Amino acid sequence: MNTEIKHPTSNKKLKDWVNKMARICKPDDIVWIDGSEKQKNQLEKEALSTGELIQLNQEKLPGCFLHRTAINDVARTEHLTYICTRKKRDAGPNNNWMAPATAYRKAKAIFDGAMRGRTMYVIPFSMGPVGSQFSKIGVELTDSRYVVLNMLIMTRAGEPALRQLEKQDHFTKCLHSKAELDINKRLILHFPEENTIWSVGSGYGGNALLGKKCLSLRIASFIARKERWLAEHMLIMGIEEPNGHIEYIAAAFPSACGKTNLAMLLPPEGLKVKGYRIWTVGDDIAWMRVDSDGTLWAVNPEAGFFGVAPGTNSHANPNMVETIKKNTIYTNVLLKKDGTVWWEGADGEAPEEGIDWQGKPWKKGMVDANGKPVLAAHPNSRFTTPISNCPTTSFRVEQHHGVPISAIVFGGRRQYLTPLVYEALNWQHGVFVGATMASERTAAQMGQVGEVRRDPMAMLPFCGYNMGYYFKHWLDMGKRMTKPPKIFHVNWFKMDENGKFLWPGFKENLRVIEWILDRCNNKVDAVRTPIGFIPRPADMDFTGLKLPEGALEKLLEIKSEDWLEELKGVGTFFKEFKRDLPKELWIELEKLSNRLKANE
Ligand code: GTP
Ligand code: SPV
Ligand code: MN
Repeated sequence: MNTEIKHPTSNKKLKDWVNKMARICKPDDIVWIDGSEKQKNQLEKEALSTGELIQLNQEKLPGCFLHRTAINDVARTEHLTYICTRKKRDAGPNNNWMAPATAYRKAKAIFDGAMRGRTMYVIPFSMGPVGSQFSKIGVELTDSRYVVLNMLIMTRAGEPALRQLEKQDHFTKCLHSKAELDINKRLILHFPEENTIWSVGSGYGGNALLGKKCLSLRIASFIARKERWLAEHMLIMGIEEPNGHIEYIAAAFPSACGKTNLAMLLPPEGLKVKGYRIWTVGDDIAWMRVDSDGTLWAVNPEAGFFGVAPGTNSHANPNMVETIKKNTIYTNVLLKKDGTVWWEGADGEAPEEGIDWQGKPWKKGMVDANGKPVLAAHPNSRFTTPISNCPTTSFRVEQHHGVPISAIVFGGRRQYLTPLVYEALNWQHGVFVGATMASERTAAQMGQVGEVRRDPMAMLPFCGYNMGYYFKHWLDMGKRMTKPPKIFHVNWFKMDENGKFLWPGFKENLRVIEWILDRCNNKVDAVRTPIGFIPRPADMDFTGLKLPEGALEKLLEIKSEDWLEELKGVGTFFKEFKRDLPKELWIELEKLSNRLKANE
């Protein structure tokens, strides 16, 4: 390696760290990412020549590329993801834990010489607008051009972040190597006490784009507790009311449960005539602080979307269809003959043939040896696209203070049990509602799809410390606000006995959001049930929507015996935290149980 390389920074800590990591990884060369168009084009050219990227039809999809990951590297690998705090207790029962020394030793063995024959790219990046008090600077070292090109979309990477590092010493140290892309030599390690991330053996988004889940959620949540703010797996959206006033909400749904779709929905006809408009601030991550006005303010630390492709079409998400027409990197989707792309649930008919996500010839209606359809795109195939492409992007995405939050909405994917929407009784009960969330697993992480698992605040895979402390932190945050947001829970996924969704979802979800905002503004009353407040049907606007007979009753139904059964699982979950679970949550559990029994 060229050890004489001159680093374009006077930040000694940064230079020393880059040199030290280079000694471990042994790249042939080191290249600093400046964020320029010229450098990006150069990287794209190289990626095309190595096959990391495939150029798409530049007339129909200008600036767009296709990437295929390794076949066993298509989703986050939670079982290989660790929180490496000095004390095991600080990682909590919600995380895999490894002692820092062991973790460094194991990973070092894989990183050792992993970049031989490759270039190490140094990516300085800012999560959040550069220079905002909200923002955090990270530097990712990687041997993957795909990672660099994605980071250029997902973060504010290059010169401005590097200049910020002339003013501030500290940054999150992010080391990544795809190494051999071998699942047996893959580790995603977080050292929150040292503001460090080491990820090796994967090229998949959530494992490799270290600004995203690793920094902006796992490391940030750890820092946020100390600095008294919140780093959450939430979308942020603005709802412009007919009078031009915009109210903002933040919503936490588990992976592949509808955040992206909700964040940019187009109002259904029936409500459009009322003058509603939606403004997208973020689709995945929210950093939220209590401001001097006693309310909660949120920013989206990201600069792009890393969205789920399957199911993206002009009905479900017309704004995203528009967004991904240019400057987008598609990962693991079908390549059509005309150099465009397709996935299950895309617009139009399935093409007759193409090259599937694994790079194999594909034909419409193809089945495997067991008679199962061969998928054109992987169920967790994704696109990376700049937020500025989106027609509904909020004018406030670059504002350092972000937006004030009126409501926090939790949600999960549940066939049964949870109603379409309910409102928590108060902040403490709302924290309980978030803490007891559960959802059916999706393809966004490896594991059994469909299995119900507890996923508090949609943060189970992303909380960088003991969730017992996290719940306490949430309770404390409520006390620090004079006007805390109201807390709600939604479920777009309730089904009838035939396995059909009871609620049409997507743009129709605005009807639920409208009720939520009416509640925040004390415009409507509600029905008090043991689990919280539910809408009086007359308070929801169903103009232009005809629900099947009896569907609304089923959507809002609350069966005490089913909830009491659910609470058994909640109790088991709470017990895992032993003395670290705040007593307030046990109190809420008991109170809910009593209300349900009184209702039986
Ligand atoms: P991550 O990026 O993984 O954090 O996920 P996300 O929460 O942003 O997920 P996204 O919005 O991409 O949701 C993807 C899946 O949810 C797709 O299968 C959609 O079809 C489905 N989905 C989204 N909204 C609705 C809805 O209102 N009703 C129904 N039935 N499905 C929905
Ligand atoms: C998720 O799985 O919640 C995502 C995609 O948003 S990833 O960045 O891979 O985590
Ligand atoms: Mn996510």
